Amino acid sequence: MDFKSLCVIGMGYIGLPTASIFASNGLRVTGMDINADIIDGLKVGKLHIFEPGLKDLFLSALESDCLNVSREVTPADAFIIAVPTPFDEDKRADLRAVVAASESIFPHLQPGNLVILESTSPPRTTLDIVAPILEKSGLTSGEDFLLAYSPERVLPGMILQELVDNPRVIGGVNQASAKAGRDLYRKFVKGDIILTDATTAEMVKLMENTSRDISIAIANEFSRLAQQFDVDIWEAIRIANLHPRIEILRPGVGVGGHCISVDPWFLVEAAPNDARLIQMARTINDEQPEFVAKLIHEAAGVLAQKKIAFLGLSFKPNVDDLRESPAIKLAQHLSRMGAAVTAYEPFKEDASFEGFTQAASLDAALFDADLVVLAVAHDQFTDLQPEKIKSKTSARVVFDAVRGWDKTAWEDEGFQFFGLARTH
Ligand code: SAJ
Repeated sequence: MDFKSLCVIGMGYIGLPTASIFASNGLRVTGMDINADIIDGLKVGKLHIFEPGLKDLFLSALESDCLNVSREVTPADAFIIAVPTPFDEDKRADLRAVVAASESIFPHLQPGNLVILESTSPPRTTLDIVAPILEKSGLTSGEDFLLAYSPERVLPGMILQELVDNPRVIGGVNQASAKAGRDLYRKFVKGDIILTDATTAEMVKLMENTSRDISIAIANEFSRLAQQFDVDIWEAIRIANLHPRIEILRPGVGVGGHCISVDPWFLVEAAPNDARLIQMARTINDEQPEFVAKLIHEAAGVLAQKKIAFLGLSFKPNVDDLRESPAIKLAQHLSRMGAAVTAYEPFKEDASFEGFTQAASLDAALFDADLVVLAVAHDQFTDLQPEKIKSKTSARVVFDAVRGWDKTAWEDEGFQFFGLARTH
């Protein structure tokens, strides 16, 4: 099938790059979002998110007139739903945005259209939730219009490259739908395109992120054991990973982001009795900020009244995304333990949080600190030289939670150096 026009619903971390890349590959694209601030900003070339290369791609698509942004869904040959699927307080999938997006499409649906759900969703969402809403149009999915699930699988920080190069999974409600999805994504995808059914594709996506969550949980658990036995976890992992069939991931302050810390709960919700390992891994990763806070407390002595320069708040290095960030939870734990935390997040200098303050610059955070905590290994933090920092802060104790710094270099400058399961 040949698709000439596309409407992408949701202008977030996935929808915005997806709309931009389709537009730069010849489709007429409408990028739709219900948030007026986002759309007003985009119209004047102001992006609300940071992703390497995205601004240039978006601006050239906008200037070429292939892309426009709107608060309304517009009729198109194909529709992509790329809205958030968060969880609620009980860790149950909140599908309200998927429902609302489907409701906004059905009045525009025409015979022959293709609808793709990209949002990470519990198994059977495409069949049991999206299809019935779209069929309110009077059209039947798989017959009158085509419907598929195609999970986004791109890594924040590398989205534009991975959108093109990663294998793309397309699960149709029938084969014709999957094939139509392949025709659409072939406009820019260079990786393999694998066709399957909708529920398998939903499950694949959840399995990928759950599997990574479990791998990080074992790394975090190993860090706690290593701490007990006075073993340097980083050295132990390096050696273990020399084994040809072992690849232990990195321990840290926990698991955040809108994906890995959320998606495994969709499986737990769907089948609690059969998802025990998944639930345990989630718990271990969720407890990691508190574990690291206790280590900092042990290293620094009493935290009450101590001024902490806290470096990094995003959920992982070199991104601006603060959703579910374990670094924020760590900062809040430290502040509950009595410390006066001043955080600096170079990718999001204007955010504000309960329990601690955010400095406008690195120098302001460091200035009169007693202790420096490295919570996120942004390049601009790991590049910092201890001799330079020494002149900017009164602190002479550092805690490196993410193995971003060289212990000896800091000790040579007279700092007391601590870290997560770190002996050298
Ligand atoms: N983390 C560790 N140790 C590690 C790796 C990661 O503690 O060794 C932490 C990170 O700091 C972060 C969290 O885990 O807090 C998740 O980071 P990530 O880089 O593993 O993954 P995300 O959330 O940025 O992107 C994931 C990817 N999924 C997989 O790699 C299986 C990506 O491909 C998905 O598209 C994305 O989730 C998504 O949108 O679902």
